[in-house]
Amino acid sequence: MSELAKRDPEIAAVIRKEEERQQHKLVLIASENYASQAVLEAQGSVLTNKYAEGYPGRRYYGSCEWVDEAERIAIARVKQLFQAEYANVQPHSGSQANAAVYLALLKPGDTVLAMSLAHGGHLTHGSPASFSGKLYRFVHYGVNRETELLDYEELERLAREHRPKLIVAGASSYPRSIDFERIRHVADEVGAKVMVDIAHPAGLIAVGIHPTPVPWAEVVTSTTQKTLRGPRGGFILARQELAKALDSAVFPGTQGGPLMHVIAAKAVCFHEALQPEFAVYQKSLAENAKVLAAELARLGFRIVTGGTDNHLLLVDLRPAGITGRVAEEALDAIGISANRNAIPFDPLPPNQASGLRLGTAATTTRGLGTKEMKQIAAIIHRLLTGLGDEKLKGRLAEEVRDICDRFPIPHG
Ligand code: DSN
Repeated sequence: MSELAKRDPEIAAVIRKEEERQQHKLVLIASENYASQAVLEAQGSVLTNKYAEGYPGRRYYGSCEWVDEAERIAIARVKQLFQAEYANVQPHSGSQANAAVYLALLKPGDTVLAMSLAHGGHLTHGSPASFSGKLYRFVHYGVNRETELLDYEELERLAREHRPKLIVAGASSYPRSIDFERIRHVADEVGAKVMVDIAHPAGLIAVGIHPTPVPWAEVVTSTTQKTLRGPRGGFILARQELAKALDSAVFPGTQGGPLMHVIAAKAVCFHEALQPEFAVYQKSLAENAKVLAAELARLGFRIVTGGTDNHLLLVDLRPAGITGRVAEEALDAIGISANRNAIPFDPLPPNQASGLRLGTAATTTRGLGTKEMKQIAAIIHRLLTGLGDEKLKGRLAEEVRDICDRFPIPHG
């Protein structure tokens, strides 16, 4: 029996049940993945006991020699992974990373141009519900109504009209590659800096499947838990001249003591991402996303933009006559986790939504390939065209269970 089970059976049972849930569900949530056993070990280590406010070699606490080493290793590895001049690995999350960048580059009330949340952006890209929308004056670009692709002409027009101090690129539910070079050019024209949030496609960028923003942006932010397959956390990459401003904006600007156990786990994640197998994994997850999109389209679903260049796709459920919420709940009932998502120009409110966002990062980590993607597309199609048929639901749940049994979660 584990120490946890002995000392706190209640929480031990919760963890066991969550592990069982993860084993018995297929995750198509585009932002979730499975961290390796090595990442989990580092994150569950004694480094959690250490206070280390400050940076390696300049801390406000003594006895930081080993956590200094962990942070230096994490910084060196992530710089190598993305070919960046500077890195800060302390942000507790992607939102924290974005908050620190805004603090470093902006004053309250400054104008920022970013992608609209309704068209695929993120809460911290200026949603009125987030600190970002409350502290800064965000103006939003979106996608073109016909092509559903990022509307670079609108972005350029808004940049010329509003002369933002910062242009933010990157998204949470945009299935296509982004032309960072084009955004750099308009930023130069209007005297803006560029921040790119790569939280979603970070793994694809690390191996060169998605173009990198590093040469084109002053600052790049990310999370580590999505396509990078690490612990939950954030980091910032930047040009060296912004190092001091960004370091101060993270600590003491927006955070106190860094989570040294998580920083060690990030270092492990970056090490894993530097291995040749990681590129094979990224290639496979991108191929899986393409096959899932193509197969769903073949079965009659409308895929926003007609496909995907990355790890996620967006299904427009309006032609199927159901909402994203109905689809999400029906899928959950047969063991598939996915999330409802607004589609561009969505007539429904976000808590209903007309779309379903599907991602292949987690299933690819489990070892599912294109054959299983076709099977999953067929399961989704049969379920959503046969809603209310309880016998069918039972059969599909068994089919999902069988896939889960054949492909165990990596650290189970
Ligand atoms: N909530 C994350 C996602 O699902 O995309 C982004 O922060």
